[in-house]
Amino acid sequence: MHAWPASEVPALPGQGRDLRIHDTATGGPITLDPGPVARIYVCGITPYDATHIGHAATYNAFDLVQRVWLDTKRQVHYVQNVTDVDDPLLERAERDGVDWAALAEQETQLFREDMTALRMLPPRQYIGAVEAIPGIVPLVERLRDLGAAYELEGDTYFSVEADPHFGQVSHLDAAAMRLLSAERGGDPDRPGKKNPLDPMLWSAAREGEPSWDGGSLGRGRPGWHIECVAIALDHLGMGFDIQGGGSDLVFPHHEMGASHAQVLTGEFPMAKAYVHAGMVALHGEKMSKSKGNLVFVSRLRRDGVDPAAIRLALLAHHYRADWEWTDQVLQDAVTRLGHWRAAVSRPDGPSAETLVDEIREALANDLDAPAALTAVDRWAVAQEQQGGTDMGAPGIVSRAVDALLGVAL
Ligand code: 5CA
Ligand code: ZN
Repeated sequence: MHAWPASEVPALPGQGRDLRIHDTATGGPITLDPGPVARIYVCGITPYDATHIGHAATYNAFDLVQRVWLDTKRQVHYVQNVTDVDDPLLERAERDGVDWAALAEQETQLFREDMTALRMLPPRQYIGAVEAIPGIVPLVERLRDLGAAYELEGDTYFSVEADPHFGQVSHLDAAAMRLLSAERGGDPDRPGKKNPLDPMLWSAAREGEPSWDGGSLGRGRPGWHIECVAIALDHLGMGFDIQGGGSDLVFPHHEMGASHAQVLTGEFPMAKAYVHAGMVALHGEKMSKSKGNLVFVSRLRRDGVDPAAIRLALLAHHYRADWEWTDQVLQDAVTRLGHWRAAVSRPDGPSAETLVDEIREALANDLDAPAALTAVDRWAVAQEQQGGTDMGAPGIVSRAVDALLGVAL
């Protein structure tokens, strides 16, 4: 699949900082030292509805990761998937009487447009589950040959007991895992499984559903976790720097994915850090396609909201916090954007040297975007109240806000 066009990232004076970030698996902050090419995999959308503010908030967090790394003069190898065949997509297509593949293509295209408008830097590889199938089948066969997968009525399951490190991403107990598994696409109550938590690797073809050649597995379609693992291992290999997504992916998705990869390769861990963004709510409940309590990025854009204001509304919340979208959140962002634009539109202003350092410091400290915004606010207030004589300052502020926060002033 093709991704979307990259907005330009202006170069900044001075030195970028190494990223310290909260790792779900160890439960604490770690300083990543990625080498010249940082490697990150971020779980992409299941394209059966438009991009909502919750998705945008999660992709905003990982866009900041990419920008912090670029600022340290590293290259970034960023891979993202599209879950373009899965139960919820097929169910929505069926409900609406549309072709599942056309629905996936249409919503993926809208996602690209939303990401472009929000100045999210694109992944280097943007890979659909369907196009990954030829790489998925041999991995499932290998798991079976290793004794880590078994067949149940034509379907193939992963045996969680095959991974001695199983549980080390989420650290949940078996009861909590079972509940979340039932809620998030698993089938813990299916009779005949070795362990109720075992996830599907390959699902046998069913009447009325799309299916592909699965070699010795028979016709069918891939499970969800092996999709991301196949794509990540193919493009990034083991031991990549960050596995990212929203906190609703900690279990089972990232736990199972790590186990698949660790059993396949015999190496541990799959990723150096497992990074999770908080959930955005609307009217007190997590924004979710299945519940339908959604604010779409494309709808806001159509209503004439400046994408830079949407981005500032996202940045006003720490990525790990759960937060609530309200009209006031957007209104505050519109006001802030107006102040910042007025402040950089003057030919001179207060020195911006410490400001660039402050933004860098804030982001390197577990992506503290709200602290970065406060630092820019301080400069804008100083500009408004005292002004300054530094001829380069407004230009530096615009470039820093663009390069590090993805906001075009
Ligand atoms: N295709 C899978 C990942 S492989 C998937 O979870 N797709 S999704 O469309 O449901 O979600 C895409 C991303 O947005 C995931 O990282 C998910 O954790 C995140 N996300 C979903 N809802 C919210 C929300 N309300 N707030 C914040 N992030 C969210
Ligand atoms: Zn994923």
